[in-house]
Amino acid sequence: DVAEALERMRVDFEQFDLEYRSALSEVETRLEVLRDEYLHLHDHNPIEHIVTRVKSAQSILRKAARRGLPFDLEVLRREITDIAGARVVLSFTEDVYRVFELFTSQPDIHLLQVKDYIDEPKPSGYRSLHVIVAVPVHFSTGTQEVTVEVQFRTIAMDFWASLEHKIHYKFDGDVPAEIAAELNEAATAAAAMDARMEHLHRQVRAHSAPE
Ligand code: 0O2
Repeated sequence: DVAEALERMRVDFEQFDLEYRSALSEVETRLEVLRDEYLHLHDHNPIEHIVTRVKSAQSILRKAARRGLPFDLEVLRREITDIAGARVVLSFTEDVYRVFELFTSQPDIHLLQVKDYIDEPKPSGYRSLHVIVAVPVHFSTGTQEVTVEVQFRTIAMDFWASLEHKIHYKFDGDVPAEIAAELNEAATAAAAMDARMEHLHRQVRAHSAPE
């Protein structure tokens, strides 16, 4: 069971934590470099903020148990792709795709999966661009490819997702139909807001462009 495995695998999970934290530092640094360079070249900061987290050993094991996976380190590494998670919040939808392209086209980043919930929102109304990558991390023992999930979203998408997450939690996943419907409408309004802000941003750029 989970409690017994937690005790038995404590040292393994310390190693896990080190690997995944290092991979997240790597990802964060690369995104910060892109942000700084973009600001320097185009006078626009596309990234509002980045948050990262490593899933706790308990959450990893619970997720594995839910999926019927054996508590084996190699299986967990392979099957649980969101042990390391980075959330990148950007100003505009066009920035989401631009930063995604720049980041995933780096030659040593291996793109494993893309789920575009902006193009095709989830039934809840959730929108974000989800990407799973393998990032090389150089340890004294050699180079390791570590899997990281990166979620790219705008401020409006992030605002919606954080509120929806709280509501979901409050109702223990069983959100009343009228609240779910209103949340869905709010997601549509957030998408309209994104389109409008991007339009405004383009107009401002056109004004300030040199003759
Ligand atoms: P937390 O607390 O954010 O870590 P799986 O990852 O296997 O559960 P799937 O479908 O493979 O499921 O992954 P998906 O849907 O691509 O990504 C799951 C993550 O996206 C979630 O992580 C959330 O962070 C986010 N997400 C997906 N759908 C919704 C939604 O409807 N509302 C909100 N607020 N967030 C969503 P976790 O592990 O569920 O939670």
